[in-house]
Amino acid sequence: MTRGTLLFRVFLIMAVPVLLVCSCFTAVTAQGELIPGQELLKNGDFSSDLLFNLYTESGGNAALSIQNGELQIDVNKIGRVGHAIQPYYDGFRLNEGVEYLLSFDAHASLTRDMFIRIQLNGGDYHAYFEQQISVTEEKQHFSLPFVMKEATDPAPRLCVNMGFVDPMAAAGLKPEDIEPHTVWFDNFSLTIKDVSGLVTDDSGVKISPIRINQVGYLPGAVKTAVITDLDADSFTIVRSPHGETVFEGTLSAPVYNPSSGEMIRIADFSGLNMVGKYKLITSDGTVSEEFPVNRQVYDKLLRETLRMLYLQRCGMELEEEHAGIYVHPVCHSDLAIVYGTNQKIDVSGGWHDASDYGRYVVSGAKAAADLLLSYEMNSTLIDNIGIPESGDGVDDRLQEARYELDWMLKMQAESGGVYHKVTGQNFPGFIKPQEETEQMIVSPISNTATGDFAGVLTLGARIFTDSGSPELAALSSTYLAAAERAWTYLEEHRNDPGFTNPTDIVTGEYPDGKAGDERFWAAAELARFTGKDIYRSAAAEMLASGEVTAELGWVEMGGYGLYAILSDQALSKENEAYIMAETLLSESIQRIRSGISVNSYGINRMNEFEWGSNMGIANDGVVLLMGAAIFDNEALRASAARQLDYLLGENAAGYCFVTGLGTISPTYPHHRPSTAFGATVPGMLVGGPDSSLEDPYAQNVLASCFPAKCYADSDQSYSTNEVCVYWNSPLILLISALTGN
Ligand code: G3I
Ligand code: 9MR
Ligand code: ZN
Repeated sequence: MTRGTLLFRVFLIMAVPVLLVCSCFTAVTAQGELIPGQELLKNGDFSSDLLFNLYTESGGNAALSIQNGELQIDVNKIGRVGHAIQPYYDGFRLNEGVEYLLSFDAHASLTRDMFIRIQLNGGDYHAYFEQQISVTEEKQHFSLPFVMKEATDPAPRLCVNMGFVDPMAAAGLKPEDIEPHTVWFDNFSLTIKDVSGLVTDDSGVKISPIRINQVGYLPGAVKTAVITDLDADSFTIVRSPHGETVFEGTLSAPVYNPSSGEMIRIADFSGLNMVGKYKLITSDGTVSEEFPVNRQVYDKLLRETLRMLYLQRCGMELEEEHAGIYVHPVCHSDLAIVYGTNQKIDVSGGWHDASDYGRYVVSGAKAAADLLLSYEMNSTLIDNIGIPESGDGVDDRLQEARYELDWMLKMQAESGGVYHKVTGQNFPGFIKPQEETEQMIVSPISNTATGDFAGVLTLGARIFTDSGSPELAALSSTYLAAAERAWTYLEEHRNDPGFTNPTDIVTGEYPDGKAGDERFWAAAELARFTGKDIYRSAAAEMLASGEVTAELGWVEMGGYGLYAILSDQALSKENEAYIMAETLLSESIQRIRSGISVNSYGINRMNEFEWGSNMGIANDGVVLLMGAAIFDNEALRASAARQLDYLLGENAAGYCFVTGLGTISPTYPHHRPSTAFGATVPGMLVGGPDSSLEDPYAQNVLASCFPAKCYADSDQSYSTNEVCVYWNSPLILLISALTGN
């Protein structure tokens, strides 16, 4: 046979079946061509890498392996719900309107029901496609066509619910009636069947090539915009709404920014100090979002970011007057069980950490410390946040911090040590706070929690003493006594290992094997407030140990201790500890500034953006402001303000990273209350770019992103789009300090 004939025959063999099963045209999307017959799963025949994982909960216990070229699931305990055992596969896309064909083989050591699903991988995890199947000892081939009827999902999950499924209960069975058994799968395939119904949607967010602080600028501040990938070489600023030109400038020469993969020019319009609303227009006609310049420009931002903390309060009723639609009755108020014991204790109160309703001491201590320092760095009264304590003449930042500190007192054990956290065994579903009714468990004591507790309660004791509020001042001695007991415990347990989750608790870990920095912070605060030698010498010893850095948590807390020493008026500048602290702070400032100087976005990040990078950037701003105050250096204030500009829109993602503020801000944060109440809570700083892609959505949708752009506004992306009390708090501190004097 000639080559031509062979090719012709191959074409015929392939074309005929395809022509029979579909209307055979392809479709083009922004992500590439959709071709009927195209396989979307990798290694569905289990001949090489295992790309399936196993999720278990609610008592489910199983093991997943490849045996003889099949996927084998050994079910030891079936659990209490259908998804108690769930093998799953991520890493494909479903386009709206397209018909797919899902097929696989399955058999089991006994006959049983299960559900094959393709579902949303987050939120309410509802199924786009679900089919009940009965798997028997005899191998069966399943071939299941379906149409994706919902909006295109770039990162759905294929899974099998093979825990205790509803048909078992309907048949009168109980979980304990189901014996251990084995199920095998093979030849998983998901192919495109028919693209004729494809629905394309180009309504997605359009990011402007002009990156600007969308919330606005203070008169007198340094003001810049980052202009990306444009041919323009100059710009004008026009006043809204009539368009008169108020400023003209030349753009800087283009520079390549490796962390975002863009050619960047900078527009500097620091000379624009007149109050008003403006737009920036480049010489090629590109127009920016509107931005204001005025003295009150951050008032709303400060109010909303603070109110977010109130909305995270646990253990009290949130009433409509203050919470608006986010009302809820008292939540998480039942006694919690101390892990590994029968002891039940009251640990109600405090803030829900983030999207989850866990309450963690290390992260809460950081958040409360930032609020206390925000007052110390700018004590102009803020009493109009709209929380129950507003309007009483006492600063709302202090009263919000008090809510957390009072809870922390309950987290201290008899021994003086402090429990690490209180959470359920697992993260809850996307439900309202009061709907998480699982038994709360208090995790064991940790050195990091104990050190942070001593540090922040002493800081609270000191600041409350000078707050002008007799009610707060009265708490001071209780806080200090608790802090000193924690200190004593810490001294007796210096060699204890860092906290790790007990094997059956899978909520946030806040792992940190080094408690030297927490011990330093505690010593520095205690020394400053009490003046006692034991604390002074402990702080000096830690400074000399090399374990202290000027970071602001949650991992490294040394920066708080450095600030306590350096702002202590009672300490001579010749004091050895003072000099060591000064050196550490100024070295850290040098490092931040040298990073900033080589990144056109003005931040100390290049190829690596960590989970919660927005907190890290806000923290950098705070370190710079501490330096500005201590070294009396105005230039550091401008660099700190640049960190705020980044967070509010002058960044590579083009988002104002605070919900509900600016013109393009996160709409779908990973935040259970926002999802459960059906409306995004305003004033929440999201985590921001995480170049390590630490959730399945990010892994699918952001694969090969430039580090500074590894951000997705999706409620599934908990590693880039979650919110936390301790991410809002350094932002509150930054705004408070920048708007002072
Ligand atoms: O320490 C390394 C650093 O050396 C490295 O350069 C960098 C690279 O990205 O990673 C650093 O470690 C990261 C660590 O955070 C400290 O920044 C880890 O990769 C990263 O996985 C880890 O993420 C933490 C995440 O929990 C997972 O443990 C976040 O900081 C932390 O904010 C987050 O906290 C969760 C709670 O557990 C539960 N509640 C919600 C909260 C927010 O997502
Ligand atoms: O909602 C959880 C969030 O608060 C945590 O930061 C994150 C990482 O620990 O985990 C989230 O919970 C997810 C879990 O880790 C994996 N299954 C899906 C959960 C919700 O999307
Ligand atoms: Zn609660």
